[in-house]
Amino acid sequence: MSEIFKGIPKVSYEGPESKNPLAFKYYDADRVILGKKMSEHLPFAMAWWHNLCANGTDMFGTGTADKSFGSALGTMEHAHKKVDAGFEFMQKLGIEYFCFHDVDIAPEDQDINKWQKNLDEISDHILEKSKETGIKDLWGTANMFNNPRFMNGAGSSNSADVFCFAAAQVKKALDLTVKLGGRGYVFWGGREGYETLLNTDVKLEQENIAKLMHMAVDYGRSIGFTGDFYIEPKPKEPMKHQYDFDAATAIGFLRQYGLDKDFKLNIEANHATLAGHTFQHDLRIAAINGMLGSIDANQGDYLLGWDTDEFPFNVYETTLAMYEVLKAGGVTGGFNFDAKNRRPSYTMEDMFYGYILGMDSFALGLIKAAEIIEDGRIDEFIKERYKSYSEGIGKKIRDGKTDLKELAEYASKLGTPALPGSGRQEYLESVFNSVMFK
Ligand code: XLS
Ligand code: NI
Ligand code: NI
Repeated sequence: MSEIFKGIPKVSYEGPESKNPLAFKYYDADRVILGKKMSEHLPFAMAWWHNLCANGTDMFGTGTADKSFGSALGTMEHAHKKVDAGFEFMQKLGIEYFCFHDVDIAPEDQDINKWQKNLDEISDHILEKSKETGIKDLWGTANMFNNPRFMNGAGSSNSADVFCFAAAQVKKALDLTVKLGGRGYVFWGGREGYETLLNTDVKLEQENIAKLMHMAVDYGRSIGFTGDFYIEPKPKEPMKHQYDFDAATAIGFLRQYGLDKDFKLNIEANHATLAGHTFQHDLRIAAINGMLGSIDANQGDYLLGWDTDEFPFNVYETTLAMYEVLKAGGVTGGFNFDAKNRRPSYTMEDMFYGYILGMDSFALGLIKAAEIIEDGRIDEFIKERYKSYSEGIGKKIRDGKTDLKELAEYASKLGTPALPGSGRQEYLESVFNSVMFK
């Protein structure tokens, strides 16, 4: 098979001093951080859709990047070429996983049966490459937002026929995920929401989404899928309001409908910020609820109100993210670069530069987060800040061994309580900086 990314060598670690654009400056797969190799801390994945399909088309203009890989777009030949391109790309970068939607790997046909045959053919090819290279699926999903039939959602559609199409797609995407050894299966509720409440039965829609998810769990388990299902929260876009608004909302939904044993969350940085949170916030909320499953690694633009899906560059953000991940004991999924090059970065080299930037930003985030933990001042401060709960009346509150009456008596004896102690935010921020730039 002939090389597709000609002139691009295998990308290796050369260290921060290197000026070679096609080398890692921080990602050193075998370097051990807090007892684990970087590659184990950071199971990176390539997003089939952005990397092999998206060509820079936006609302105002057609594509700028040529992703034909030498064949006619939208053909099966092209779909096969994308498999070859994808595996060459991942091998050159040392990436061990990929993520896909059904529509990314094989061209959609109006006839669902024909489409499913196409999916079988292409997934055979992917499987063959996977066996040859050891590169595996991180998670699979069904695209239930692109086709016009999903204009009102999939599980949340007003049409039962559309619900059945969604079910057929989920079933097939689960088959493919199992076939390709996927660790997870994602539900991103792309159009599971509404444009106006004037035409929407929210209760029915949410119940139906839960039914679709339950059916997916039952079917998945019946065909041997042992991985996690994930909800990927996002507050809006494409819909005005999406039901899986943020981590907290999605967790509430999963518990409400008894899905919390089989589901975790796939937290995307840019979705958290769209919801008015930091990336760190949604990671923390997922983690403390035992639901931190996987990560869609990207970055938004704070000046723009949409999902810009940029490659992560902000090392403060990746450090805070990796601090959460380390504290949570890691992720069971991985780090999927749900990210795309900017439209004017249209060459094949740019595809590599995007991933090198993303992998280096997370590697540096990991290094710095580990240093913050080893430094200990921040963790120690937090421990100290809550120490009133480790003894006396505080301990009784924590242990559930008191009541309002006793606490009221305690308060009345105190008279005027002391202030709770300075939050020391500025001090902690300067500690953070001193570790970042030491
Ligand atoms: C879009 C989502 C999407 C999911 C997979 O905003 O991030 O790409 O990750 O359907
Ligand atoms: Ni997104
Ligand atoms: Ni995503």
